[in-house]
Formats: sequence, C-alpha cells, structure tokens
Amino acid sequence: MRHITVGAAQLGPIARDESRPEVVARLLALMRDAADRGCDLVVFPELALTTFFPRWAIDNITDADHWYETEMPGPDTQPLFNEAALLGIGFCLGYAELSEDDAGVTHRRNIYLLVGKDGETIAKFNKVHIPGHEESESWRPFQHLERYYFEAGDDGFGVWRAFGGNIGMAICNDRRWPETYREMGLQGVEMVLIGYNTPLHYAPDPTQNALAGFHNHLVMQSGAYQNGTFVVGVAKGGIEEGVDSLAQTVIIAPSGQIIAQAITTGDELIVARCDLDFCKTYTDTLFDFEHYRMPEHYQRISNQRGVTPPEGDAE
Ligand code: CDT
Repeated sequence: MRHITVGAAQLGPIARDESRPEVVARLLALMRDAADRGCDLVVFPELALTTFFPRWAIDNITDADHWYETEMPGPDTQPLFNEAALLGIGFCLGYAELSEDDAGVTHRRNIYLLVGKDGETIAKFNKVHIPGHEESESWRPFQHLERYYFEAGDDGFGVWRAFGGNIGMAICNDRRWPETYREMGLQGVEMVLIGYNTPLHYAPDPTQNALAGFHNHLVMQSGAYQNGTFVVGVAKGGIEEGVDSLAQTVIIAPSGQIIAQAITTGDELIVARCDLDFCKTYTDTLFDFEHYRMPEHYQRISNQRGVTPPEGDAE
C-alpha cells in the first residue's frame, strides 16, 4: 500500500506589520509539529508569508513590492527549507512572487511551491483563476484587488510524481471550478493541495455570506469524489486586519468524505494518513474515465456551439 501522511497547517491571521521572520517562526512550529506527528508533507495556505494585502488599494503597484518574494528561498525563508531537509518532511507554501523575465517584463504571481523531503523544489504552480476586481471599488467595505496585484497562470493544472504518488496544486478561487480538478483527474492525480484566503463577506452578493462554509466544502468534496482523489484544503482564517475569513481546513478522501477538519480559526495542524490506493476504489469503478467518459460527446456539443474544446477532449 502507498501512503502519504499529510498535515494541513491552517494559519490564523497574519497582521500587516508582522515580519517575515515572525511568520516563518509560526510556519516552523507547525512544520515541527507535523514531523512529530509523522507527516511526509505539510501544506500551508495561500499567501502564507504575509497578510492578505489585496484587500487594500494603492495607486502605485511598486509600493506593494515588499509583499512579494523576489527569491525563493531567500534569506527569510531559507530556514523553512533547512528545517524541512533536517526533519525529512516536504512542504507546500503559498506566497506572492515578483520576477522579471528575459525581456525585462515584470511579473506578479500568486504561487504555490511544492518542496520535497530533501528541501529541493519539486514544482511551482501559478494560480489560474484570479478573482475580485482590477480597480478600487469604494463602495466595498474592503477591497479584493487580486486582479490588480496578480496575473493569471496560463500553464493550467499540472500533476507531479512526488511523495510516492501523483500530486497536484490549486489556489483558493481555483477550487470553485470543476475543470481544476478534472484537468488533474485526467492526469491521474491522487492528492490535490489547495490553500485559501476566503473573506466571509462577499460584497457583490452578501446573500452568499451565510453559505461560505457550505460552498467551501461542497466544491472540494465534489472535486475529490468526481475525480477519485484526496483533497487537502488549507485556510488562512480568522479576523485579519478587520476582515473575517473562513477557516474550516479539511482533508477529504476520494469518497468525498471529510476525514479531518480544523476546529479553530487559528494556527492549527490537522493530520491524516492517506492510502493513495484508495483512489482506485473510485477511479477503477464509477469514475473510470477511460471506460465511461465520452470525449466524442463533448466534442460534438462543442462543435455545435462553435466552441473549441480543451486539449485532451478531442480524441
Ligand atoms: N483568495 C481567493 O481567491 N479568494 C476568493 C474570494 C472570492 S471573492 C472575491 C475565493 O474564491 O475564496
């Protein structure tokens, strides 16, 4: 049997003035706890090194540069990589990245990084679905300017061979879209790692506020079940700079059942021992894609509507 013991390291609020070394100390405490509890891998949330800064409008984007990492590891984050190698534990870390390409163009990305038990980087994922708005909207009680601060990833949802299984990543809003999971499902994913910052107030339609927790679990449990994969959903929750955010960190089995859930809104580690072969219980039966999926059907519908189907569906 193939197992991954995974730790979902929920974070409570990170204050605006909290320094990187202070935050990294919190992450290290959770990582050590995870190692003590036998984890192979510990998963941190989206933007785990800073406060959720897209809640603030600024006129000049370069004034936000200090929220982004220009190197990974850098001097403040190197201790995470060192400790992981020392403890023999992998980790997944969300952070904002500022980079410049060969043509001198600046990029600002919302990143999830997967690091192996040797402290070496395995894979980097760039958030695909960037929610919120591009410009300040003064009627909102707080902003959600991710579309100002980040560019969308165009590499889609990869799956990497790591920790003895097939691992995929997604970030926050990505979890609400069925194609996120299906793209990975088509690549044989067995564990999807997802970090999130989800304010409990949704300004465009506050009637959704009361459903935030339900929708959070609904999408991840459905994604797990319909693709026969474990899903690890990790929050940065609690009241951060006056904005209350959803916690409810979970580990979900391929059956769609929640097998571990956080009970606080603060720093909290939950752990589950995941039998990756259990994925086959679903991917070899109800969700045997090879056997039962009908790409020709999707192709026909797409043709009728004049839509180009996603790659891989046009066999
Ligand atoms: N961080 C993130 O993607 N949060 C979004 C909030 C949506 S409302 C703008 C989410 O889907 O949880």
